[in-house]
Amino acid sequence: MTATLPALPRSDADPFGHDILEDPTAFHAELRDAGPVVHLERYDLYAMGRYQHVHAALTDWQAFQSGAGVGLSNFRYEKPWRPPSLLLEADPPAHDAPRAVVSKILSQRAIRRLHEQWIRDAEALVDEVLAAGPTFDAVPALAEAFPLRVFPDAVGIAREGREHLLPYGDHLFNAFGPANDLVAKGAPRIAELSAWVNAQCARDALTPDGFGARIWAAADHGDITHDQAPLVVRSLLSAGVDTTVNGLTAVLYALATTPGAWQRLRTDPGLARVAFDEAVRWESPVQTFFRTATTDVTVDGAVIPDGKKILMFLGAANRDPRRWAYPEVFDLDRDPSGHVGFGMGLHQCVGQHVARLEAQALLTVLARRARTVELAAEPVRHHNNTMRAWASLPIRIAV
Ligand code: 8QM
Repeated sequence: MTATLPALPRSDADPFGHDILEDPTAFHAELRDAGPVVHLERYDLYAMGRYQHVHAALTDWQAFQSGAGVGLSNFRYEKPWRPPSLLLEADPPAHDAPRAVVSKILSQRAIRRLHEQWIRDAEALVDEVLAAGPTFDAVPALAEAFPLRVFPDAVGIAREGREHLLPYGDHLFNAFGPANDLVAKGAPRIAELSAWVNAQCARDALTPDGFGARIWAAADHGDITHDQAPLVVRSLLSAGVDTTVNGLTAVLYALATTPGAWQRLRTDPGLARVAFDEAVRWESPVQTFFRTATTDVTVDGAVIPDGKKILMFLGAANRDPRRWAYPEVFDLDRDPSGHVGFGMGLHQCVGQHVARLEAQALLTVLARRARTVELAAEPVRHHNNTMRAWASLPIRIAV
């Protein structure tokens, strides 16, 4: 006898539509409250919004694969728009060698040498911004300018052209979603931008001392093949800019709008790191990622059929009241560890120590220079199929 399975809760919402991208809060609550897995009819997708189930799916790489793509497009049936990432869009065992190489190059220990230089870079940038006046848009002036300076320097690419990394990243993160207006907007330039990014991954385009050169040295050492090296460098250039731009914007927005938060950071600059992780929990710059079911997978009594896409709402899980007290509050007294803003399991963000070091450098310097930080006008959202972002964050600083 076949037991009758309970019908899955369904939703006809479009999580990639402009209304939900503008403010996903209400949709996230509906998703979590509807059940552990919700069928999104519009895309024939299986969505998870509760912390417990998102966490479990992220750590179960055997049932929920990445190799068929971590966007809506299923690589079993559709050709990817660019050669798949050897890290993000791969499963063990193929995933493991590139991951081990990057993990070592970006380890907390290996990047410590960058700390002093990044503090100096932050001082130069903050002085330059403040010299122009107390009011400015923190998105271009700080959140974009700082990562665009320090990260490509650390990878070892040229100064010229590095602003291309922003529209490249914007399209990459849109392309994980459906082929909507946001993808159409980025399409006309993507061939040119990809060609530029790919050219930066060549050995002779890279300085001899950066992360890029270390990836090539790992190929010489036999840890990965020489064919793999440029694609691994491409992962750094793909994942390392927009993510930190939006992470920095998130923490600046949080500190500018949470009463008392700036004063706490001023008094105890050691809070910079927890402030950043709490902002990554609270805002979840990477909102969503997909997996693909490798077989008929049963979750809480419901079956996700083989080959179907599962959409994990990191942003909803990071504000699940089943896991977090007062989840909507940005709270410097909270322990945000365990958030899934950097993912979880064997794909968990390999660049997270780099991101934290960037945030620590910028926030430490700002905390020294700025007595107060407040909004100078209403911020404006930037819509992206994957990222929670701001187009503009006008702030006023008193020195
Ligand atoms: C997202 O190309 C890549 O390897 C890659 C691209 C984007 C990401 C990660 C890896 C999660 C930040």
